[in-house]
Amino acid sequence: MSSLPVDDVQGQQYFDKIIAEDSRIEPSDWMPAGYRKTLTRQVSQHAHSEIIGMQPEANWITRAPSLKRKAILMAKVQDEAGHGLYLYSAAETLGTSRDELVDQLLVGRAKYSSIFNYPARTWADIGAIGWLVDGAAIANQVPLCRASYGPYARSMVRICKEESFHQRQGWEILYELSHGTPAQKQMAQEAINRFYGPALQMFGPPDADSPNSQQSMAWNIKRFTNDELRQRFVDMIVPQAEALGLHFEDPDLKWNEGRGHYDYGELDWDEFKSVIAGEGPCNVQRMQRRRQAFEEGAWVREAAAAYAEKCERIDPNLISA
Ligand code: FAQ
Repeated sequence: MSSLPVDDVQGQQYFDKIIAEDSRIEPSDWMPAGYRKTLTRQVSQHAHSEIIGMQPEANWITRAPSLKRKAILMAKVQDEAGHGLYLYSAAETLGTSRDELVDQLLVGRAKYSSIFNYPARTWADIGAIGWLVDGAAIANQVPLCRASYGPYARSMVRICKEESFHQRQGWEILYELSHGTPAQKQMAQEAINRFYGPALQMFGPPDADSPNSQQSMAWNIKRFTNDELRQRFVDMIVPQAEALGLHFEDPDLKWNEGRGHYDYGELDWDEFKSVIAGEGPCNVQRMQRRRQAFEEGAWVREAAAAYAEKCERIDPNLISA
């Protein structure tokens, strides 16, 4: 016999039915505590990644090689800020305030994607970030458009559309460089040498070391395992690299006729663990910059709160107008 209160029993039955039908759970629906917790973790970490992920590219806005490139890069970085906001809003519908989620990041209790702890050393790295990092983000996030939690799935639809533009602009930067002077082509090649492994690690640890995957798939949050998505991404980028006239420096990367996929070499999982543990090349710098930006933004939060309070006093309808 179940030990759950009657409401919880009914809630669980409704939840199980929605998941079995592959429909959507909405914020006001009953949901198991573990489902709420895992989504809050994943969606907020995703939000933090978008916000921290602005830094490597923002560092290049003043050094973009032309006005056009600068305008495009500014738009991209602003898009990432927008993604962070959609995702914080989606996470808040699960019951944790944005203040609390941001605090978890600032005190170092929440993770963000490993990839953003690597520096963008050259302009070609901006191309590699767009092509490989946004490309990996799309491969990971398109299936999340079908995630069982409504607000998360809906935010993913728009985010993926914008990521497609980001990926395309990165590819185009690399295309120009790889069809430019020998030095430019070499710069493009070196950029993808640096980003290949870390981009593949964005999909998370190998399936055997992924404690969350199985349950997240049973709940229709994740639709594919980390390794399945990583494989899909490798199969996608190899011909794209060929079209660029570039290659990946992975001696084990070759087409496997039997599997119908590219084989690829073992990734450096020790490095991945140390980056997640805070010991990557830029972890300290990224967090310092985020804390500084948060402190410098205090006046904006105060002004917004004062305005909201004023509207509430004058006319409560004004704030939603
Ligand atoms: N970095 O059991 P799993 C972007 C953690 S957005 C750091 O496999 P799960 C756009 C994981 O949290 C990029 N930590 O976990 C952009 C867990 O730790 P926890 C962000 C990682 O959740 C472009 C532990 O390892 N995208 O790039 C990483 O089932 C350019 C065990 O792992 C998303 O967040 C990692 N790479 O699967 C922005 C997508 N991988 O929390 C700016 C949504 C794993 O138990 C510029 N998230 N960990 O302490 C997901 O799809 C999943 O959360 C995964 C991980 C696939 C990332």
